[in-house]
Amino acid sequence: MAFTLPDLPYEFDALEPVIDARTMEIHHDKHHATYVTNLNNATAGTEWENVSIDDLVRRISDVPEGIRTAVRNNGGGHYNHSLFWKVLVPPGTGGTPEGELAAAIERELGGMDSFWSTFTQAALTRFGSGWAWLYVSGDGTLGVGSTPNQDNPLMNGVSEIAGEPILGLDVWEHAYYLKYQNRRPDYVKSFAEVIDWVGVGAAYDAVRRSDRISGASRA
Ligand code: MN3
Repeated sequence: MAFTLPDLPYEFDALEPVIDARTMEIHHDKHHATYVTNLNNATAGTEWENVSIDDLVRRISDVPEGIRTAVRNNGGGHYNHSLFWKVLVPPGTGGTPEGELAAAIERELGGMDSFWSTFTQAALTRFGSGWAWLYVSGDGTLGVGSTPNQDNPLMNGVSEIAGEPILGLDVWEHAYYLKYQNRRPDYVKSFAEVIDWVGVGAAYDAVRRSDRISGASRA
């Protein structure tokens, strides 16, 4: 079964003025679509074409060397963008963290201001192309960091940070250049207005209930 490009869960202009419609159209229909096409080409005829995208990036170190770089780049691209579209909502509708996630941000990251400062730092100090992440570490605690290119915290043995991503920000220039040009700080600041905190909270709760974190700290 081939990997498929998910539909955007909203119109291209839904995130205006934070992310412009043209950027969303090119980003989804061209960039993300190309990752999916290249991933299908790389995995065609191998056992890896039948693995879920989550498991594929999780098991990246087991992928044969001959296709590993292609799978890392394009499988990462497919996973990362699929997550990215899901954490975005029209400006001002995403609320603020609530419940267990809000408590964990307070307890483990020093509160929202501190989280945002750390996340912004991660996004701005990632030189070149990459992603900034909020993720749940294997011990159940929250982490903030960044990865290069299309890597992500699920990539065991590859990524410097390890865990289950619950919020990701694409800091490749293709994600913001049309509207923000070289002003990545403005893009990162504006991103705060389009985060779906209800969805991120639900993702956090799901990870905490899963067997992917150690039992001792599971909710
Ligand atoms: Mn992108």
